[in-house]
Amino acid sequence: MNEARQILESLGISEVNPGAYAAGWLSGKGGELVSVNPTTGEPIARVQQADAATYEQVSRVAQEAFLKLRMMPAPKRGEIIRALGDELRAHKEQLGRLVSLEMGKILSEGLGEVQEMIDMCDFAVGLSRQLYGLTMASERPRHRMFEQWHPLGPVGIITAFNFPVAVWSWNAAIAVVCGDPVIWKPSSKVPLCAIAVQHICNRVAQRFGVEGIFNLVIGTGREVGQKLVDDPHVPLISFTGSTAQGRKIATSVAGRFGRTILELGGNNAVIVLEDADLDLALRAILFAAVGTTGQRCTTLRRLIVQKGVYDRLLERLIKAYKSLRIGNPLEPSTHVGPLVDEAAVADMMAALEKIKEEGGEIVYGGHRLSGPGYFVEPTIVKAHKGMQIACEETFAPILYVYQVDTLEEAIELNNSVRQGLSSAIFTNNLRAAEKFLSPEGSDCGIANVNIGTSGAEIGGAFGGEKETGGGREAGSDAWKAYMRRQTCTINYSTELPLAQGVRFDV
Ligand code: UN1
Repeated sequence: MNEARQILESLGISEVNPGAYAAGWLSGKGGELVSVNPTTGEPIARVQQADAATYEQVSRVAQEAFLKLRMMPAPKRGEIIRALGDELRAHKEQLGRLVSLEMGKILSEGLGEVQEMIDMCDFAVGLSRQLYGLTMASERPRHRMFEQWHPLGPVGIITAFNFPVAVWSWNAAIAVVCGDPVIWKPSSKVPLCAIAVQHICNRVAQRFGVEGIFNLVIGTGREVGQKLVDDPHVPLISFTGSTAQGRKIATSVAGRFGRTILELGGNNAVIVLEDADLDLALRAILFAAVGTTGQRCTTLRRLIVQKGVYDRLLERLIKAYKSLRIGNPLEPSTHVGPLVDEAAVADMMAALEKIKEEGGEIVYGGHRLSGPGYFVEPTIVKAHKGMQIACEETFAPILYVYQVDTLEEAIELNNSVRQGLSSAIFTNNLRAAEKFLSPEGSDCGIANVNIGTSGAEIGGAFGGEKETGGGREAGSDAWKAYMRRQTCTINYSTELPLAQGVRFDV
């Protein structure tokens, strides 16, 4: 029996056939999907996909569930998410292994991803008692003015392969405490992770008598993805994926006046100044650049180094890359697992060709590893500012290193790309750090000091500017996107004064 099947059975899942879940497995005629283990290139499961008709059924179930969920007091909705968090805690090990097996990230990161879901549930439970609205001073006597937040409706969650479960939880945990059922369309590269999570959700929903608040549709973008994006009963689509795809989705959803939360491409930079703690910087750079085999949207892609430490840092970095262990992600000693599939390897190889054409110098790596699976060498490139390929997000472990003279030049380079997700500076100079964080500093949604670009905590709002899409998810007040704001004015006088002093006497 293969390991995927063993894990699924330990979670009480005996079959993975139906492609959609909405208060009971639905069959679908959307064709078969093969899940492949990126470490071996071998299939590990076959999943029946949903089709357009199945999607319609799921949408109806979600709409009905909304009528019930919206009237459940928010702290009671929090209890559902508390129970979900407890289940995830109990199954952390199996789920973490499944993420690692199907997606290819190392086990420690697979477990970390499940921890991120658990943290998200804890956060959402607290939030369920804190969906605060403001009270405003009315300009009219004996009038009370305030705002309240109401549930919005079913939320469509379209997730990427690189975080097969955590990004769903950022959305789902918040949506449910806000009173919104969810319809999840996971990446077709990682259907088993979604099925495993959905089964856990089913058990929880059943226990609380709220079947239909967690829904799953596995299928191609053209078939079920487009249906979800165009569904007038889904007022919010939260999409994580490429900028090209996000642009299309944003346009479609805007056409029907729906809302979107977009988490699109990043092209994140770290600045290292001459006064930085180089030991600290080196460790942070290494994890941010090669962690998850360069397949995080927060992955460090551009390293901007002040000239006095450039040679020293580059030399140490190459030495560190040489000591990386590349291999089976489930082996505890492995640092770097495979890329997700053959297409990802091809994209990296195409980028390497472009790099050479554009005059970049590959100083470490640059090859695919022979043998089964989708393994590549993490690669370091001496880059120059004219390189177009470095302005694109290649979802692979390629690190472009630039040399600069000043902090100002470094900030300009940091901000010179079309994406604006994450950024960081390494310095012990208070003025430099504060300038980087100021309005004339980094233009990204995330800006760190003496910490790498990836591995954000869930307590903050996550997201980025420019072509990253502008969405915010997870912590802080990101919940407001999942609710509708209502401004209310109550007149408890016997007069009817008009605002702005307008007179209308008859
Ligand atoms: C993503 O790559 O889509 O900050 C999300 C991080 C993780 C989330 C990444 N907490 O790297």
